[in-house]
Amino acid sequence: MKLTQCSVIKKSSHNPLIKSSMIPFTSTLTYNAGITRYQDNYVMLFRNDYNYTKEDMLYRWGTSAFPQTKINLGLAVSDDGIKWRIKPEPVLPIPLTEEMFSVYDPRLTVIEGRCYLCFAADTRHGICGGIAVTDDLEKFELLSLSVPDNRNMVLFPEKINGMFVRLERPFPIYGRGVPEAFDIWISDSPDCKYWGNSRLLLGSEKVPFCNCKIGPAAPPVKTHAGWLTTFHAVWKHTDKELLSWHGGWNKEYFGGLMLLDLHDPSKIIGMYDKPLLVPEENYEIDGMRGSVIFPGGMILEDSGEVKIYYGAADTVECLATADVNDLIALCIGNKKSTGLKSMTRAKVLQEA
Ligand code: BMA
Repeated sequence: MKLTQCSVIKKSSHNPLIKSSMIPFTSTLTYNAGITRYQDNYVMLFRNDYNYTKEDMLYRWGTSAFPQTKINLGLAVSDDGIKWRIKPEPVLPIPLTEEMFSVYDPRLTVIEGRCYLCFAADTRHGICGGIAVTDDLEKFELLSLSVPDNRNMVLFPEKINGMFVRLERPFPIYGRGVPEAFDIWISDSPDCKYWGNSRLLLGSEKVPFCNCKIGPAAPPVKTHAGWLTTFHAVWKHTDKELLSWHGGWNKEYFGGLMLLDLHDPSKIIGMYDKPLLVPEENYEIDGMRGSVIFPGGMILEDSGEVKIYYGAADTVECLATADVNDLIALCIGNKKSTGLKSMTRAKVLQEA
C-alpha cells in the first residue's frame, strides 16, 4: 500500500523543530510533544529518551545488554510556535517510583485558564493513562490514573454540557479477536478525577488506511463546524520492512482527521477517508522507528491557519500547517463516501 500526502498540508521548512542535538541535557530522542498556548506563550512539553544510544539500538536491542529505557520530559517556550527556547533542566511532572517508572507522550490542554497534562505511564502492572494539572508548568497535581491498559488520552479544551470530556485508547489484547485492533473511546467526568460514561467513538476497522490500531492524537480544536481532531492510524506492512535502528519494524503511522459534533462529541460528523499526514520526508522515514507520524498538538490561529505538531520517526518533533476551512472540507466533503462505512478488515487488506 502506498499513500501520498494530502495536498492541503504544508510541512514546515523549519522541520525538525526540535532534535536531540539542541537539547541542553542528555538526550537521544525528542518527540511526541504536547503543545498549547498558555499565558501568552506557545508551550511545549516533549518526550526525551536518553539512556541509550543509536549503537545500543543497533547492536543490543532485545538483549539483556540493552539499558533500561529512561524517559524524562523537556519544556520549551516560543513566541511564534516555530522557534523554541528549551529550558535547561528536564521536567518530571509526576514523581517516578519503583511501580511507575516512565511518564511519556504528554498532551497539553488549557481549560478555564488551567493547564492540564495527559500522559502515558509505564507501570510494573501495565500502561496507564494519567491526567495532572498545573498553574506554572513546574508543580503538577495528579488528578487521575486509569487502570491498565490505556494511553493516548486527550482532553477537550472546554467542558461540554458541564463535564470534562476526554478521548482515550484502551488496548484490549483478548477481547477484539484480532491482534492490536485498538480503538478510540470517549468518556466524561464532573471533576477530571472520576471518569465514566465511556463509549466507543471510532473503531479501527472504520479507518480505511488502518489494518491495526488507532488512537487519539492532538487535543481537539473548536471550529464553527465541530470539534476538529486528529488521530493516529497504523498500517502494518507484511511485504516490507521499514527503516529503524533496531530492525524488524513494519508499522507505518499516519495522521488522520475527523470532525465531532460540538454539543455531543461522541457523534462523528465526518472523517477524511485518506491520511492527512503521510510519512514522506527523510526526517519522517529515517529514524529510531521510521515512517511514524504521531500528532500531539494542534493550534488554531486567528488567521485560520492550523498548526499541527507531530513526532516524526520517534526521533524528532515537527510541524505541519493547513487552513482550517480546508481541513473541515476534507471531513465534511467525505461525509457520504467516508471511511465511516463499515469496512471489514479483510476488505481493507484486499483493497490496499
Ligand atoms: C506507540 C507509542 C508511541 C510511539 C509509537 C510508534 O505505541 O509507544 O510513543 O511513538 O508507538 O513507535
